[in-house]
Amino acid sequence: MIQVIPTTPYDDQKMGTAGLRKKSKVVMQEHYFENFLQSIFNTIHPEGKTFVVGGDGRFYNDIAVQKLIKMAAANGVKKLIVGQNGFLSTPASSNIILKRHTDGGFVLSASHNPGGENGDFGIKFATETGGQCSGQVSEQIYANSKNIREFKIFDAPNIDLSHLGSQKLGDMEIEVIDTVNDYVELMQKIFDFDALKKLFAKGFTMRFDAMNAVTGPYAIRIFEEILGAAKGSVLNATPKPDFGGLHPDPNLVYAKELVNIMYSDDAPDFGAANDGDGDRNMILGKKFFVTPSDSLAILTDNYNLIPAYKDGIFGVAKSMATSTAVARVAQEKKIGYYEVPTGWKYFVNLMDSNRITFCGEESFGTGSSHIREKDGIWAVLFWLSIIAATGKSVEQITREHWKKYGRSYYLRFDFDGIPTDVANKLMSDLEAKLPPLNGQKLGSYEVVKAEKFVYNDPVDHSSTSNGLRILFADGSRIVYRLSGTSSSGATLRVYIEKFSRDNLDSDPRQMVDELLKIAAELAEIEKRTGKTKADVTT
Ligand code: VG1
Ligand code: CO
Repeated sequence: MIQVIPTTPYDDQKMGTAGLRKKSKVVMQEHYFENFLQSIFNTIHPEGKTFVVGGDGRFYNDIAVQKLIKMAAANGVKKLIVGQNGFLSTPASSNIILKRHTDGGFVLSASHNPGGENGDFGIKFATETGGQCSGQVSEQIYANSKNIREFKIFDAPNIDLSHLGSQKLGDMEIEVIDTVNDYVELMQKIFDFDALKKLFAKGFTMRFDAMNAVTGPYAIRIFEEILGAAKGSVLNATPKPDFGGLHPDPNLVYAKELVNIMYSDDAPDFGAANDGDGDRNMILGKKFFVTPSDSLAILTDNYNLIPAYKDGIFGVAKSMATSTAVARVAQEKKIGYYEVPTGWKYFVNLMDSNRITFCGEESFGTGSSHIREKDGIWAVLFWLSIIAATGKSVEQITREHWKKYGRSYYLRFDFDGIPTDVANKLMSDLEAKLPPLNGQKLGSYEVVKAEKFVYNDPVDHSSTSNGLRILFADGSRIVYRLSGTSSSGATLRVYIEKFSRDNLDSDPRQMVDELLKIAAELAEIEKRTGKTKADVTT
């Protein structure tokens, strides 16, 4: 029943910031998915092991999950724990990996990238930590993918994943589990659900935009069925293969429907959105937006309001590009503080070694050591808990935070679809320009440090460079990076932060204007890319 099929290698199966991410049509090429999966198996030796399998329901999820099951059986896997119909959010999957002490897992998702036949597909591979595999492991997988000559697959009809319970394929057990139950249980352990029920019983209103992606069923169960939010509080709650045409990236640009509701005169009290695989979140109040960097700082400042954290937290970490707002909270609370490269996998060692409890990224990601991935619904429940405990609005909570700590005006400018060689040259030429800038003035800003960012992991002592940064005397910063999640061409991300201690109520775009001009000129963005402005600003 086990077939050994000859194959020829593809040369582009290199994981980026979060797994392998490609155009669906690339993944649909003959044996493309099989080659990549077999390369993982050839790297990790799956014989006798147990893995969790799920996905965000996007186009090709159903086909890929069947291939995965049949290949796992042929490669000697002992057991797969599969989300019903092949679904699991990224945080739910990380939870099962930890809870059931498995050897790792697979999430079939391109996360916040659009889906559908003309969209993107992806595969995230997690180890027994519940977090995505390290850069070193992904390098080995990539190396193996370039030499692959055959893959193994079980010759069998498709497995029925619609019913809960166990079945066998050859010697391998397949356990189909409810996608939502374990995750809900975990949230109930962390937060005070009774306090949240009381909040809704008093008439508190919210909208949660699931963007036709994986979180719909989780959000309906938690917010509407358990906590008592009004029916209809969850928008776009049915996962669709093409996300109903939405780009499931929860920001002010792509979560349009929610943004329109929250900026209308009869806006509900609270708004939130999640991304395709449920690990990102956006938080909104009535006509008010919380930057993800501020959100991380505010959650950290309020840890004592949450049952799971009230006895204290270890420390906090952010990706380097994320604003410094949380650094000021860490200093005030006298807790450990770390800055890592972009990508959740860099937080895993810090969590495993009890160095940090909370972590976050500017790209709408926040989370804690309850799992090893960022967690969209967790962040929403945390915000709701702060509101329930303080009786304050999202806007009040945020403004009081700025008053106490100052405000980091922060915006990210994305320049999309740049030819890869142009983008790489832009970055290397820019890097060469940095050392002489130290101590110089750029416009009205004085440079205190201009450098390539290098992270030395305190646990495994690996060293990773990720992006270029210019730090200014007043606490402002410019950061440049190339995206590691785009499925074609290159995206240049320019992150600008302007810190102000007491100017708390200005327009962010205006506040960063001079720094943006400095950043664009220094990198010669227009000259090299022809772009006079960013394609997306978040
Ligand atoms: C982007 C974000 C990064 C995030 C990553 C995965 O990476 O900037 O902060 O961790 O996506 O998010 P990049 O390399 O394109 O900047 V998701 O929701 O895929 O898991
Ligand atoms: Co995601």
